[in-house]
Amino acid sequence: MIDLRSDTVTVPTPEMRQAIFDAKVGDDVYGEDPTVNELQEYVADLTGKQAALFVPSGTMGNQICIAIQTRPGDEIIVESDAHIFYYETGGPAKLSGVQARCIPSEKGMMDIGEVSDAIRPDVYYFPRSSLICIENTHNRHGGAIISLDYIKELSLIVKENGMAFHCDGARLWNACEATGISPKDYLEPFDTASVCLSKALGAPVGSLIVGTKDHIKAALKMRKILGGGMRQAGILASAGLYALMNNRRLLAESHENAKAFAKILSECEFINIIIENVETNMAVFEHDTGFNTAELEAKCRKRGVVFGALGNNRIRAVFHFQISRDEAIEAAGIIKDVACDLSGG
Ligand code: TLP
Repeated sequence: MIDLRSDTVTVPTPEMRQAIFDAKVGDDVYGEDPTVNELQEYVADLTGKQAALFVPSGTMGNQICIAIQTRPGDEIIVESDAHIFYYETGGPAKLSGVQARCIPSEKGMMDIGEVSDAIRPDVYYFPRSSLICIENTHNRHGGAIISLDYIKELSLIVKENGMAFHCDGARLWNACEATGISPKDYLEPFDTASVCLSKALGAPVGSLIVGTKDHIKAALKMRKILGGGMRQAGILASAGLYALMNNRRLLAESHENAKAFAKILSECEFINIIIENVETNMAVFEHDTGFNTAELEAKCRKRGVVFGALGNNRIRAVFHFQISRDEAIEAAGIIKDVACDLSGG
């Protein structure tokens, strides 16, 4: 099966399993796991932040960062399709008691004027606008890269209004690979960020929160509240360290494979895809077969390809280092054939 549902479906390689096997461990609730400590120091250094905290998932990373930078009753500003708003099960409302002000965008970059207008004046009957979130790369916008110039411009508004700035950097590594911008430069304007080890880098579990020492102190408490304190977590952290040190360089090829896949699909008259929008490891396209996506999906699955549905005939295909160029080409051919057959083309 060629599985294009996500870059989270990778399995640890023998080398990564060896790193897990060799990991030195201790009880991380006492702060005594040497491998967790090494990972946290490595990521703090890589991202240019004072400190980092290992958490089980990207969702927990984002939700902790929201919780520690807001108060119940606040409003946070997020892009309408942001993972934080779209896929985190209402976490901001449930865990932090904040409401989300969503601003739509073309490619994950909200209009700066609209963001500025959305920030509430300091009047007693308004909620306090306390946090702005950015997602880089942007998942539902097909792995779109958020430009550093845009981030810097937005950060001025964040600062002017005394707000906090968070980056959901689950796939920051892809943005760095595609632009040549370092994680440090990309994250400099942000107060906090969460970065993932289990998307495209091939680790089985884990994300890190980065920020100041004070942020991480508060995050540690919140992680405990959420039940995210782990014990001999060096078993997991070792996979993360291995992934960061060895697998970031494999991202470029997955970006090329996504483009090759998109090019083939663009030859099908029943599929709409804008090749230039394939900026990293995802290809988002729409089909015009007259059938619903579930039918297209079922037929493709029978022929050995699976992908994810985004709604409204939109489909997401995601690439990673365990999908070869040949498989990317084969998958595009199958989807193209199935779309043509369904449409009688
Ligand atoms: N994204 C998953 C699904 O939840 C949609 C995927 O397959 O892409 N931020 C971003 C931008 C993400 O894409 C994801 C996961 C997360 C956060 C959450 O990470 P986890 O799954 O570790 O909680």
